[in-house]
Amino acid sequence: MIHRIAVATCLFASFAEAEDKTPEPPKILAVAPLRLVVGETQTVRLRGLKLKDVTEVRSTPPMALSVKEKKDAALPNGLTPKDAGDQELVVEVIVPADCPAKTVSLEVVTPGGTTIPREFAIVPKDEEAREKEPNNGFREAQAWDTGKPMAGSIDADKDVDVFRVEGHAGKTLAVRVVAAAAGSLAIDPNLSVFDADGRLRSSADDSPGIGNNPQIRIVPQRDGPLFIVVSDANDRGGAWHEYRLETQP
Ligand SMILES: [Ca+2]
Ligand SMILES: [Ca+2]
Repeated sequence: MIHRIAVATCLFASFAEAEDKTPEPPKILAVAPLRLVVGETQTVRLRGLKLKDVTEVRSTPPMALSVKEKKDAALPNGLTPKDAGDQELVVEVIVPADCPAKTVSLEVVTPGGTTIPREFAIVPKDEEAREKEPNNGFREAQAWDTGKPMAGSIDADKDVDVFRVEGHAGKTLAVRVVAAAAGSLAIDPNLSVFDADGRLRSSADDSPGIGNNPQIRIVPQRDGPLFIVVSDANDRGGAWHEYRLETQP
């Protein structure tokens, strides 16, 4: 009996030892930017776990790409490696000018496995507007032509981004913020709309059914400017807190 227990213990020990040696699979937990522009050579940052073990980065469809840097990544305030990852890859990707694809997926291959592919939308140049700081209050609000999605970022802790749009009486304004679902660390984006008198008209953080992509739909009662405010509900910001503000049909 003792012998059997000893053998079992020994087997268990070697199993545990073998398990310890199995490399962990890599994970991509955040990316920047969230979308790639057609016809441009772009620097894409991938953030996550075990990424420094990279042997290859693959894309679907195949594109010219190269790993420029692999390094440890500092943790944003209040986040753990499990939430935010602790390693970063900097990858240069060339999206050809005649690229017919609307999306490209990147995956990181390591001896421990391959990440789940991370999909990026490919957008034509000039199809997206870019946030400009300072835009931290109503007086500094950045004009937004809602015909183009606005790419922005919660640049630092407590950053607030304010955009001014023209409201029209009786015409629905439907906007949403896409962040966490697209690979940003703005894990709890907050969206609010104020009228020209500075009154809060609507606010959302976790709209039901769409994860952390808050959305607001309002019908102004009169013509005039409306102020759309994007922030992080936990006041966290930094280099990985990108978002996209867009209108909905
Ligand atoms: Ca900002
Ligand atoms: Ca700002």
